[in-house]
Amino acid sequence: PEYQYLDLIESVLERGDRRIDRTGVGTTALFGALLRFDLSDGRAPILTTKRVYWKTAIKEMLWFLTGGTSIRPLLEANVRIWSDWPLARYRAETGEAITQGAFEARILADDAFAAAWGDLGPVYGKQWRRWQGADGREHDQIATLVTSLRKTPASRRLLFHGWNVADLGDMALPPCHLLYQYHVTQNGRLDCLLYQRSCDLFLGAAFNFVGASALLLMLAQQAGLQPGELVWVGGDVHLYLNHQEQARAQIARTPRGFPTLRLVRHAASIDDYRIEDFVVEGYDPHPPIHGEVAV
Ligand code: THF
Repeated sequence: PEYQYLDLIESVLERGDRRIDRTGVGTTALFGALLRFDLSDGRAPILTTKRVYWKTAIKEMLWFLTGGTSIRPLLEANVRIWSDWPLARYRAETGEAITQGAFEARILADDAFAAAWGDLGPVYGKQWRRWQGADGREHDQIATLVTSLRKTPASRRLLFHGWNVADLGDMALPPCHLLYQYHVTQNGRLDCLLYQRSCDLFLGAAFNFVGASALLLMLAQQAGLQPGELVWVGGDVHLYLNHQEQARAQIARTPRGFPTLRLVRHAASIDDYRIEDFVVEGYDPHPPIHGEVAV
C-alpha cells in the first residue's frame, strides 16, 4: 500500500527545511525522493488514508491530452482545481472582488470572457501536443510516443517533456510534473518514470499519482502492453505550513491496500478516452481531509 508515501510525509514533517515559498504560505521541504508503485496486478496508487477524488484527477489528465489550456472544459466537467490561477490574475488585473463561483459561472457562460480570462497560457496540454519548434512547426509528443512504444519498444528515448524554456514566461505556472519517461520490459510491461520538480505532498501528490497511473494504462493499451511500474521522482517535496496538521492526522491512519484501476473499453486512439472508460474497484478510503491550496 502507501507506506512509502506516508514515510515521505513523516520525513518532511520531521526533517524538512523550513522556508517561505513563492506563494508566501511557507513550507517545510526535502530535496530528492523516489517512490515506486507496482501497477502490474491491476492496482493503482489511489491513496486510502484519505479519500482521493480520482475521477477529478483522471479528468485533469484527459484534459491535458486534449492539448487544451483553457479551464472552461474543466469547469464543464465539474473540475475546479485549476480555477485559482486565472481567478487570481483576474482579481489582480481588474481589482474586482469577484467570488470563485461567479468567476467560474462567467467563464462557462461568456465566450469572450473565457477567451480573455480562462486560459492558462502554454501549459501542459500545449507542450505535450503542440510544442512549437523554432521553425514554427508543432510537435505532438504524445502521438510520437505512442508510435515509438509500438515500433521501438527498446528505445531509451520514450519520453515527453513539458519544460519548454522559451514558453515558461507565458505560463500561469511552469509545469510541476514535467518529464515522463517510459520503459518496455522484455515481457511486455510498460513502466513510467515521472520527474516532478515541485510536489505539494499533501494535496497535489495524490492527484499526480492517479494522473500518471491513468496515463500509463492508456499508453499501455494503445501499445498492446501490460501495466508495469510507476516510478515517481520528486525534486522539492514539500508540505505547506497550513497542511501539516492534516498531514499528521493522515499518517496516523492505517492504510487499506490500493484499489484496482482498469479500462473497461479499448479506445481507438489515445485521443478517444473518456472518464467512463475508467473503473475503480475495492476503494475503501478513510474520510477526506481538507486543505487549502496555495496559489
Ligand atoms: N499548486 C499547489 N500549491 N498545489 C498543487 O497541488 C498544485 N497542483 C496543480 C497546480 N498547482 C498547484 C493544481 N492541482 C487540488 C488538487 C489538485 C490541484 C489543485 C487543488 C485540491 O484542492 N484538492 C482537494 C479538493 C479536490 C476537489 O474538490 O475536487 C483535495 O482534497 O484533494 C498539482 O498538480
